[in-house]
Amino acid sequence: MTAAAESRSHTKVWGNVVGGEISPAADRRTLAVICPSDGEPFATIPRSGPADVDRAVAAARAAFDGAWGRLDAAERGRLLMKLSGAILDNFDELAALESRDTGKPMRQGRADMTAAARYFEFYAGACDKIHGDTLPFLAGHMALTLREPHGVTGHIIPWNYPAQMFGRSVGGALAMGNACVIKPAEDACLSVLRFAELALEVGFPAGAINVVTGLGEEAGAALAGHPGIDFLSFTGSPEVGTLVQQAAARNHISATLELGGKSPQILFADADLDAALPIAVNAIIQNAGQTCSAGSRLLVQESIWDEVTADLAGRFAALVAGPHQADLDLGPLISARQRDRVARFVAEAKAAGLPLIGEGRIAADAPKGGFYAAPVLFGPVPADARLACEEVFGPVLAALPFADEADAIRIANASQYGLVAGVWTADGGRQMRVAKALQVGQVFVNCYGAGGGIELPFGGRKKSGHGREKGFEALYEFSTTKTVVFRHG
Ligand code: TXE
Repeated sequence: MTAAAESRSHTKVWGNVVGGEISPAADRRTLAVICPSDGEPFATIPRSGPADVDRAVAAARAAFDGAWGRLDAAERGRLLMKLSGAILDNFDELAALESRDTGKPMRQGRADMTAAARYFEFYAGACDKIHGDTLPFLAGHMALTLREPHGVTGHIIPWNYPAQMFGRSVGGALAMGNACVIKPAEDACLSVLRFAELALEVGFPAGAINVVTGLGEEAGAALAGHPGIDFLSFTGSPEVGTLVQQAAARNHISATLELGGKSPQILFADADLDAALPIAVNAIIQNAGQTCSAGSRLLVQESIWDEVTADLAGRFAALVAGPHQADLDLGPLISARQRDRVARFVAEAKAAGLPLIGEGRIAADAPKGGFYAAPVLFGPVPADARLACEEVFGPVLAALPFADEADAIRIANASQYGLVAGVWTADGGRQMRVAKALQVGQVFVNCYGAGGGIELPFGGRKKSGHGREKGFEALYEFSTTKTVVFRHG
């Protein structure tokens, strides 16, 4: 797409998608959409409030009780497949939109659209393949379980991967027949609005997918606490996750929480470093480190510490951050707030005297108004240093040495988070021992984040949250079991 065409298709006044219509906020307030690459506003979205959320929940309930709820599973699957196709049909436009809205390099915008289409493909096929059981029970009776949708599900999603998060959170919910109300992040949400528009175009009944944009403490809080919501899916910060969980408890409903991590990459001395090191670097620079599963702790066995850090120093020095259109190693951070947060972590680490192993740079011609951060690698970082414990959500890697397998497991697990881990070793027995010992939701052995993992259950332990999305397990989260017993004599 040419720059002029891109500008025309993205620069617009976007509306909520509620009950099959595109509409402004009830009070017509708006928020500016800022491109992180240059800090310039290029579109507006509704600044929705409780009245808009009320309307969206009512529309979802009407769809659930009406046209959407009446579809059989195979028909739902066909619609999900059509949405997947529509994402692919509009691939270039959507990928460019996602890159502009989030600042991520164009190739990442494309990868995210491929993943979004794949989510709907996967869940399209799953719709009519999930079922209840018949159960051995008392003589003269027959017992069975029905797997039913919750009803109206609320989805609060973040700005780091809007398109993927939509597929991840909403795909499974729709497959089970729920009607959805989505509150995407105010920092980046245009692909989500576009997906909801496309869903209407391919024939989803009005109200099956509703999107209300706005601020977290306004639209987000209204959705989390709404008594018409039957289940919540939240991805974001632990602080807001706590609020969402409290709101869910007040309404006696369940919520899945995905709250980020401090995921370790564990490099044993027998690891294939040629394979491991490029992936370890990518795990912290992908999406400029703004990834819940970012490999933000690098645990290196002492005997290879010098070799690994010397190699990584060179790799970091070669990294360049720049605007999304330039498709460099990494783009800007999402906002001035996020850039300042990351800068504070780096300044504190430097002030504390943590050794700097390697540092990349910001492209000289990057627009001055953009929210850039140069990638950095510190080490050795003490296990109790802030940089080793807290999620930075930026391109900042903390390297920690370990002595042996037991030490590696101890350091990896000594974290308040427990989302993902990477283990790099040629020893088969160790692969299995370490994979079993790690207190996380996903372990990758001699790979990391392979292939997007749409088929693989994903979620955390500890402060990383609870519940599982992705894969077939999401279908259990987004449904509830009803037991039916017949006495036939
Ligand atoms: O997240 P928020 P922020 C982590 C990451 C990042 C930090 C802060 O460490 O640096 O959180 O990011 C909505 N009631 N993650 O402040 O605020 C909000 O509008 C209901 C990790 O952007 O949690 C958005 O839609 N909703 C993470 C969503 O919550 C509220 C991804 C997430 O925003 C709300 C993002 C409220 N009171 C940040 N306040 C991951 N796990 O991938 C905000 N929201």
